[in-house]
Amino acid sequence: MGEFVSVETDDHGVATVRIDRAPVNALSPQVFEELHTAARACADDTRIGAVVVWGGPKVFAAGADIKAMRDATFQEFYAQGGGLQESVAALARLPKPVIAAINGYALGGGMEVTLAADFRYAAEDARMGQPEILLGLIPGAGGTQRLPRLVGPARAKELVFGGGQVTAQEALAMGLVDRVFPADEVYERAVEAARRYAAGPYALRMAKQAIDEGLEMDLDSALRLESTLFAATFATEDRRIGFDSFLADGPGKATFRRN
Ligand code: DAK
Repeated sequence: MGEFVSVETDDHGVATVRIDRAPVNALSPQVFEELHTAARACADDTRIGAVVVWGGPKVFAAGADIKAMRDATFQEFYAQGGGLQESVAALARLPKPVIAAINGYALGGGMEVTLAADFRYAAEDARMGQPEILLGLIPGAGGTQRLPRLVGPARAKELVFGGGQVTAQEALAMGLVDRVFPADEVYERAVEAARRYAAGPYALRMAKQAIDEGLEMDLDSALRLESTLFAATFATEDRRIGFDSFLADGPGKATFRRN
Protein backbone atom coordinates (compact mmCIF):
# COMPACT_ATOMS: atom_id res chain seq x y z
CA MET A 1 0.00 0.00 0.00
CA GLY A 2 2.15 2.91 1.23
CA GLU A 3 5.93 3.21 1.11
CA PHE A 4 6.28 2.60 4.85
CA VAL A 5 2.92 1.22 5.97
CA SER A 6 1.35 -1.86 4.40
CA VAL A 7 -1.95 -3.63 4.98
CA GLU A 8 -2.20 -7.38 4.40
CA THR A 9 -5.37 -9.32 5.04
CA ASP A 10 -5.38 -13.07 5.74
CA ASP A 11 -8.10 -15.61 4.97
CA HIS A 12 -9.56 -15.22 8.46
CA GLY A 13 -10.41 -11.53 8.09
CA VAL A 14 -7.39 -10.26 10.06
CA ALA A 15 -5.52 -7.31 8.59
CA THR A 16 -1.93 -6.64 9.62
CA VAL A 17 -0.97 -2.98 9.47
CA ARG A 18 2.80 -3.17 9.27
CA ILE A 19 5.07 -0.18 9.89
CA ASP A 20 8.40 -0.68 8.11
CA ARG A 21 10.86 2.18 8.00
CA ALA A 22 14.40 1.14 8.92
CA PRO A 23 16.19 1.40 11.21
CA VAL A 24 13.71 2.26 14.01
CA ASN A 25 10.37 2.91 12.24
CA ALA A 26 10.67 6.64 12.99
CA LEU A 27 7.29 8.20 12.29
CA SER A 28 7.72 10.91 9.69
CA PRO A 29 4.66 12.91 8.57
CA GLN A 30 4.44 10.52 5.60
CA VAL A 31 4.29 7.51 7.95
CA PHE A 32 1.53 9.16 9.99
CA GLU A 33 -0.35 9.92 6.75
CA GLU A 34 0.05 6.31 5.58
CA LEU A 35 -1.15 5.05 8.95
CA HIS A 36 -4.21 7.24 8.56
CA THR A 37 -4.89 5.80 5.08
CA ALA A 38 -4.36 2.25 6.42
CA ALA A 39 -6.82 2.81 9.28
CA ARG A 40 -9.46 4.11 6.86
CA ALA A 41 -8.88 1.16 4.53
CA CYS A 42 -9.31 -1.30 7.44
CA ALA A 43 -12.50 0.46 8.52
CA ASP A 44 -13.98 0.38 5.02
CA ASP A 45 -13.00 -3.14 3.94
CA THR A 46 -15.88 -5.45 4.89
CA ARG A 47 -13.62 -8.53 4.61
CA ILE A 48 -11.62 -7.22 7.60
CA GLY A 49 -12.97 -8.16 11.03
CA ALA A 50 -9.98 -7.31 13.24
CA VAL A 51 -6.62 -5.58 12.92
CA VAL A 52 -3.10 -6.19 14.22
CA VAL A 53 -0.66 -3.25 14.15
CA TRP A 54 2.95 -4.41 14.09
CA GLY A 55 6.35 -2.80 13.58
CA GLY A 56 8.13 -6.05 12.72
CA PRO A 57 10.36 -8.28 14.87
CA LYS A 58 12.91 -5.64 16.03
CA VAL A 59 11.15 -2.42 16.92
CA PHE A 60 7.59 -1.13 17.06
CA ALA A 61 8.49 2.54 16.53
CA ALA A 62 10.98 4.87 18.23
CA GLY A 63 8.62 7.83 17.95
CA ALA A 64 8.26 10.75 15.60
CA ASP A 65 11.19 11.33 13.26
CA ILE A 66 13.43 13.60 15.34
CA LYS A 67 15.64 14.43 12.36
CA ALA A 68 12.63 15.52 10.28
CA MET A 69 11.20 17.51 13.21
CA ARG A 70 14.47 19.27 14.06
CA ASP A 71 13.65 22.53 12.25
CA ALA A 72 9.89 22.47 12.55
CA THR A 73 8.27 25.63 13.88
CA PHE A 74 5.40 26.48 16.16
CA GLN A 75 3.57 27.94 13.15
CA GLU A 76 3.85 24.70 11.15
CA PHE A 77 2.47 22.50 13.90
CA TYR A 78 -0.16 25.07 14.80
CA ALA A 79 -1.26 25.29 11.17
CA GLN A 80 -1.24 21.49 10.79
CA GLY A 81 -3.61 21.39 13.72
CA GLY A 82 -4.23 17.86 14.87
CA GLY A 83 -2.91 16.28 11.65
CA LEU A 84 -0.67 13.75 13.34
CA GLN A 85 -3.05 13.37 16.24
CA GLU A 86 -5.80 12.66 13.70
CA SER A 87 -3.87 9.75 12.20
CA VAL A 88 -3.71 8.08 15.59
CA ALA A 89 -7.35 8.98 16.24
CA ALA A 90 -8.32 7.21 12.99
CA LEU A 91 -6.81 4.03 14.44
CA ALA A 92 -8.57 4.58 17.77
CA ARG A 93 -11.90 5.09 16.02
CA LEU A 94 -11.60 1.97 13.86
CA PRO A 95 -14.90 0.17 14.50
CA LYS A 96 -13.22 -3.24 14.78
CA PRO A 97 -10.96 -4.81 17.42
CA VAL A 98 -7.35 -3.61 17.10
CA ILE A 99 -4.34 -5.26 18.78
CA ALA A 100 -0.87 -3.68 18.84
CA ALA A 101 1.86 -6.35 18.77
CA ILE A 102 4.97 -4.75 20.25
CA ASN A 103 8.52 -5.99 19.71
CA GLY A 104 11.37 -3.78 20.94
CA TYR A 105 10.91 -0.05 21.46
CA ALA A 106 7.52 1.68 21.41
CA LEU A 107 8.48 5.23 22.32
CA GLY A 108 6.87 8.65 22.01
CA GLY A 109 4.57 8.69 18.99
CA GLY A 110 5.20 4.94 18.67
CA MET A 111 3.76 4.30 22.10
CA GLU A 112 0.89 6.67 21.27
CA VAL A 113 0.04 4.48 18.25
CA THR A 114 -0.21 1.47 20.60
CA LEU A 115 -2.46 3.46 22.96
CA ALA A 116 -4.98 3.79 20.12
CA ALA A 117 -5.37 -0.01 20.01
CA ASP A 118 -7.91 -1.95 22.07
CA PHE A 119 -5.18 -4.29 23.36
CA ARG A 120 -1.41 -4.22 23.62
CA TYR A 121 0.51 -7.50 23.41
CA ALA A 122 4.17 -6.96 24.26
CA ALA A 123 7.25 -9.06 23.65
CA GLU A 124 9.41 -9.82 26.68
CA ASP A 125 12.04 -7.46 25.22
CA ALA A 126 9.62 -4.57 24.62
CA ARG A 127 10.44 -1.15 26.06
CA MET A 128 7.81 1.56 26.27
CA GLY A 129 7.93 5.20 27.21
CA GLN A 130 7.05 8.79 26.46
CA PRO A 131 10.51 10.43 26.18
CA GLU A 132 9.25 13.68 24.57
CA ILE A 133 10.12 15.67 27.71
CA LEU A 134 13.81 14.84 27.14
CA LEU A 135 13.51 16.80 23.87
CA GLY A 136 11.66 19.69 25.49
CA LEU A 137 8.28 18.50 24.13
CA ILE A 138 5.16 16.92 25.51
CA PRO A 139 3.38 13.96 23.90
CA GLY A 140 1.27 15.28 21.01
CA ALA A 141 -0.61 12.28 19.60
CA GLY A 142 -2.79 11.40 22.55
CA GLY A 143 -0.18 10.46 25.16
CA THR A 144 -1.27 13.02 27.74
CA GLN A 145 -4.90 11.89 27.35
CA ARG A 146 -5.12 8.17 26.49
CA LEU A 147 -2.27 7.17 28.82
CA PRO A 148 -3.79 8.56 32.05
CA ARG A 149 -7.15 7.08 31.07
CA LEU A 150 -5.43 3.70 30.78
CA VAL A 151 -3.03 3.66 33.75
CA GLY A 152 -4.22 6.54 35.93
CA PRO A 153 -2.85 10.08 36.21
CA ALA A 154 0.05 9.41 38.61
CA ARG A 155 1.61 6.61 36.56
CA ALA A 156 1.07 8.59 33.37
CA LYS A 157 2.77 11.62 34.92
CA GLU A 158 5.68 9.47 36.04
CA LEU A 159 6.20 8.36 32.43
CA VAL A 160 5.57 11.76 30.85
CA PHE A 161 7.45 13.93 33.43
CA GLY A 162 10.43 11.56 33.69
CA GLY A 163 10.70 10.41 30.08
CA GLY A 164 11.90 6.99 31.22
CA GLN A 165 11.20 3.57 29.76
CA VAL A 166 9.37 0.61 31.26
CA THR A 167 9.96 -3.06 30.54
CA ALA A 168 7.20 -5.34 29.29
CA GLN A 169 6.72 -6.78 32.79
CA GLU A 170 6.49 -3.30 34.34
CA ALA A 171 4.05 -2.28 31.62
CA LEU A 172 1.97 -5.38 32.39
CA ALA A 173 1.92 -4.59 36.11
CA MET A 174 0.62 -1.07 35.51
CA GLY A 175 -2.00 -2.14 32.94
CA LEU A 176 -0.19 -0.47 30.06
CA VAL A 177 0.00 -3.79 28.20
CA ASP A 178 -2.41 -6.68 28.43
CA ARG A 179 -0.23 -9.71 27.66
CA VAL A 180 3.48 -10.49 27.49
CA PHE A 181 4.88 -13.19 25.18
CA PRO A 182 8.31 -14.37 24.04
CA ALA A 183 9.58 -12.04 21.30
CA ASP A 184 9.23 -14.59 18.50
CA GLU A 185 5.62 -15.38 19.47
CA VAL A 186 4.01 -12.02 20.11
CA TYR A 187 2.87 -11.29 16.56
CA GLU A 188 1.41 -14.79 16.05
CA ARG A 189 -0.39 -14.63 19.37
CA ALA A 190 -1.87 -11.25 18.42
CA VAL A 191 -3.03 -12.67 15.08
CA GLU A 192 -4.58 -15.70 16.82
CA ALA A 193 -6.54 -13.45 19.17
CA ALA A 194 -7.52 -11.16 16.29
CA ARG A 195 -8.85 -14.19 14.37
CA ARG A 196 -11.14 -15.04 17.28
CA TYR A 197 -12.49 -11.48 17.24
CA ALA A 198 -12.78 -11.49 13.44
CA ALA A 199 -15.06 -14.53 13.73
CA GLY A 200 -17.32 -12.58 16.09
CA PRO A 201 -20.65 -10.95 15.22
CA TYR A 202 -21.33 -7.46 13.94
CA ALA A 203 -22.28 -6.60 17.54
CA LEU A 204 -18.56 -6.36 18.35
CA ARG A 205 -18.66 -2.94 16.70
CA MET A 206 -21.49 -1.86 18.93
CA ALA A 207 -19.69 -3.20 22.01
CA LYS A 208 -16.56 -1.21 21.12
CA GLN A 209 -18.56 1.95 20.44
CA ALA A 210 -20.54 1.59 23.67
CA ILE A 211 -17.39 1.19 25.79
CA ASP A 212 -15.20 3.80 24.08
CA GLU A 213 -17.83 6.51 23.64
CA GLY A 214 -19.51 5.67 26.95
CA LEU A 215 -16.26 6.26 28.84
CA GLU A 216 -16.31 9.87 27.62
CA MET A 217 -19.85 10.50 28.90
CA ASP A 218 -21.66 10.89 32.18
CA LEU A 219 -23.19 7.58 33.35
CA ASP A 220 -26.82 8.37 32.45
CA SER A 221 -25.91 9.40 28.90
CA ALA A 222 -23.64 6.38 28.55
CA LEU A 223 -26.40 4.02 29.69
CA ARG A 224 -28.75 5.61 27.14
CA LEU A 225 -26.09 5.02 24.47
CA GLU A 226 -25.85 1.41 25.60
CA SER A 227 -29.64 0.98 25.31
CA THR A 228 -29.66 2.40 21.79
CA LEU A 229 -26.79 0.19 20.68
CA PHE A 230 -28.32 -2.85 22.39
CA ALA A 231 -31.50 -2.24 20.37
CA ALA A 232 -29.38 -1.79 17.25
CA THR A 233 -27.99 -5.33 17.57
CA PHE A 234 -31.54 -6.51 16.77
CA ALA A 235 -31.15 -4.97 13.31
CA THR A 236 -28.25 -7.30 12.51
CA GLU A 237 -28.42 -10.66 10.78
CA ASP A 238 -25.79 -11.98 13.19
CA ARG A 239 -28.17 -11.47 16.11
CA ARG A 240 -30.65 -13.84 14.43
CA ILE A 241 -27.84 -16.31 13.62
CA GLY A 242 -26.68 -16.24 17.27
CA PHE A 243 -30.16 -16.94 18.65
CA ASP A 244 -30.98 -19.70 16.14
CA SER A 245 -27.63 -21.38 16.73
CA PHE A 246 -28.08 -21.32 20.51
CA LEU A 247 -31.58 -22.77 20.30
CA ALA A 248 -30.47 -25.53 17.90
CA ASP A 249 -26.98 -26.43 19.20
CA GLY A 250 -26.31 -24.63 22.51
CA PRO A 251 -23.90 -21.77 23.28
CA GLY A 252 -20.87 -20.65 21.29
CA LYS A 253 -21.42 -22.58 18.04
CA ALA A 254 -22.70 -19.82 15.76
CA THR A 255 -20.96 -18.99 12.51
CA PHE A 256 -21.42 -15.25 12.11
CA ARG A 257 -21.41 -13.24 8.91
CA ARG A 258 -20.41 -9.93 10.49
CA ASN A 259 -23.44 -8.12 9.10
N1 DAK B 1 13.77 9.74 14.93
C1 DAK B 1 14.76 9.67 14.01
N2 DAK B 1 15.83 8.85 14.12
C2 DAK B 1 15.89 8.07 15.20
C3 DAK B 1 14.91 8.09 16.21
C4 DAK B 1 13.79 8.98 16.04
N3 DAK B 1 12.76 9.05 16.92
N4 DAK B 1 15.26 7.21 17.18
C5 DAK B 1 16.42 6.67 16.77
N5 DAK B 1 16.82 7.18 15.58
C6 DAK B 1 17.99 6.85 14.79
C7 DAK B 1 19.28 7.23 15.51
O1 DAK B 1 19.58 8.59 15.28
C8 DAK B 1 20.27 6.31 14.83
O2 DAK B 1 20.53 6.84 13.53
P1 DAK B 1 22.00 6.76 12.87
O3 DAK B 1 22.90 7.42 13.85
O4 DAK B 1 22.26 5.26 12.75
O5 DAK B 1 21.83 7.47 11.58
C9 DAK B 1 19.45 5.04 14.63
O6 DAK B 1 18.08 5.42 14.65
C10 DAK B 1 19.64 4.00 15.72
O7 DAK B 1 19.48 4.66 16.97
P2 DAK B 1 20.52 4.49 18.16
O8 DAK B 1 21.91 4.44 17.63
O9 DAK B 1 20.21 5.54 19.16
O10 DAK B 1 20.14 3.04 18.70
P3 DAK B 1 20.02 2.53 20.20
O11 DAK B 1 19.64 1.09 20.07
O12 DAK B 1 21.21 2.88 21.00
O13 DAK B 1 18.78 3.35 20.82
C11 DAK B 1 16.54 4.25 20.92
C12 DAK B 1 17.51 3.22 20.28
C13 DAK B 1 15.24 4.14 20.13
C14 DAK B 1 16.28 3.88 22.39
C15 DAK B 1 17.16 5.65 20.88
O14 DAK B 1 17.59 5.92 19.55
C16 DAK B 1 16.20 6.72 21.26
O15 DAK B 1 16.03 7.02 22.45
N6 DAK B 1 15.56 7.34 20.25
C17 DAK B 1 14.72 8.51 20.46
C18 DAK B 1 13.37 8.13 21.01
C19 DAK B 1 12.50 9.35 21.20
O16 DAK B 1 12.88 10.35 21.82
N7 DAK B 1 11.28 9.28 20.66
C20 DAK B 1 10.28 10.33 20.84
C21 DAK B 1 10.39 11.26 19.69
S1 DAK B 1 9.26 12.65 19.87
C22 DAK B 1 2.83 15.46 16.99
C23 DAK B 1 2.38 14.28 17.56
C24 DAK B 1 3.29 13.35 18.07
C25 DAK B 1 4.64 13.62 17.99
C26 DAK B 1 5.09 14.76 17.39
C27 DAK B 1 4.20 15.71 16.89
N8 DAK B 1 1.87 16.46 16.52
C28 DAK B 1 0.41 16.14 16.66
C29 DAK B 1 2.28 17.64 15.92
C30 DAK B 1 5.57 12.65 18.54
C31 DAK B 1 6.77 13.04 19.04
C32 DAK B 1 7.77 12.03 19.37
O17 DAK B 1 7.56 10.83 19.25
